[in-house]
Amino acid sequence: MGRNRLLLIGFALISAALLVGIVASAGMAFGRGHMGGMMGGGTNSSSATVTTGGTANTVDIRDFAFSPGNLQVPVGATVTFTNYDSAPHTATAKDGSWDTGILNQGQSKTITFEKAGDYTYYCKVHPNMVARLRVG
Ligand SMILES: [Cu+2]
Repeated sequence: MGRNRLLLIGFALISAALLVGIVASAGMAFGRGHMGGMMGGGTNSSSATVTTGGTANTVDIRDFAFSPGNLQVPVGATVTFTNYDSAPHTATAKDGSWDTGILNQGQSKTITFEKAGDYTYYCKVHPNMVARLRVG
């Protein structure tokens, strides 16, 4: 009886140690994936199929990507950029002609495009996030 009890305690201790090991390695794997998204994340969607927009357009920023990533709108159109990620993002023209500034989660910025142009834009926080906007 005493010997069985000792075996049972030993087994319980080994099980607990194994469980801690599994949880710790799972936590590390999750941490690495999360940091990967934070540091090097971002999708270049500037070569996506063209989306033809109207006078009022929306671009969603989600999962470190702009959507639609390749948008064409008429002169005078508005584009509202909204960030749905918990990470902050910007939509910033590569030529510096326009910039939403930092958008935190749930924030939007509407920009009116009065002149024809072909813009590559990106996120200042995550420069691998790249998209294209053609006006005209
Ligand atoms: Cu970003």
